[in-house]
Amino acid sequence: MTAAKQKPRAATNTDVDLGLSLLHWMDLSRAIEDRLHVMKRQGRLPGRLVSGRGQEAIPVGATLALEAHDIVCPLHRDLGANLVKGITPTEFLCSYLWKTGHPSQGRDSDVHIGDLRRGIYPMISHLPDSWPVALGFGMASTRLGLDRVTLAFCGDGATSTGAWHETLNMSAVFRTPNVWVIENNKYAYSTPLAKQYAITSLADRAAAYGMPGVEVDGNDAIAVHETVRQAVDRARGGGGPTLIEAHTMRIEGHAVHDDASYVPKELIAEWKARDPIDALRGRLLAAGVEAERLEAIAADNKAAVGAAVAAAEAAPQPEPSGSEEQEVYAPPSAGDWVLPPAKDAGGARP
Ligand SMILES: Cc1ncc(C[n+]2csc(CCOP(=O)(O)OP(=O)(O)O)c2C)c(N)n1
Ligand SMILES: [Mg+2]
Repeated sequence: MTAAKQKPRAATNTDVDLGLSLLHWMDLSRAIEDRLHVMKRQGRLPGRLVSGRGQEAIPVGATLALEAHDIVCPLHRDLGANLVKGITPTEFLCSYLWKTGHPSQGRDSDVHIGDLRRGIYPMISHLPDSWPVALGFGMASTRLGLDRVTLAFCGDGATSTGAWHETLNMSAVFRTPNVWVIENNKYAYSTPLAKQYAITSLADRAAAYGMPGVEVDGNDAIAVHETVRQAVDRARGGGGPTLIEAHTMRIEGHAVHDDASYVPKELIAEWKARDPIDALRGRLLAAGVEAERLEAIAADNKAAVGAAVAAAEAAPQPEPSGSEEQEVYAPPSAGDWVLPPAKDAGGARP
């Protein structure tokens, strides 16, 4: 079975509000990561720096299709998903600077950020081990009648692991309310797709499990959003999971330490010309939105990032004492902080 392909279509008036919202979050994500790159070069950033530059349409477009009580499981290129779900620029900067002022209070760092109360399951480093957890959220939602959809992301490389296949099989068997999104950015560290799998479309794998598989242009934020929204509606309506393969490109190295010399320069140039933020701006201008409105979004975001950097640099480092009791183990009243309340379940929690 060949995976369905999302057909591009012209923007409508109703797309304009959505487009502006998508642009706001994608631009904010990029503004933060651009600033982090500068800080890294200035020696003001400890640790590593991984970015999702050029892939912003996927985490932002997908997460905007969720409701407040739904859950997202972002990975290392999905800053935009965290932002849409409520992580502030200051919290993110505090994470990168190992400061208090974000959910793990300086005891974890960089992209390892999230907050269950806001419906964000923090990244697990071992890829794709957040997928079995996302499956568990899905199973809990069905069993407890919570009307909660869980959206999880992974890269192309993660699809070669056993946990990935086992997760999708169980998800289909139990018709869990999950949306599974692959960010196919053509490389897993230095490994190109041809050395990762022998099929042409990862979405084709969905047929093997018995769920729909959909391919979408991952640099088209509106197409990503529509595709994920359909999958979310289907999951919420009891129709089961969907596997979505969003095509994009990692236009930088794996992280700042990697010059990506193993990636053909033409491939990077081709995808840089398809930048998702530039594409969305062009689409909004063509739909009649004034350039000043778009410039204001960028200016506001830049100012917000500047304020976040100042706040994070001024924030204290964590106190070493009491860390085990306070931040490593769940408090006895874990039910008070785990997950946002279910929408129509009278506050019932899994
Ligand atoms: C099980 C496991 N093996 C290796 C790693 C180290 N690692 C971190 S990111 C990465 C590349 C993953 O590639 P992909 O899934 O395509 O995601 P991308 O980085 O391209 O977004 C690797 C190998 C890991 N985190 N987990
Ligand atoms: Mg990859």
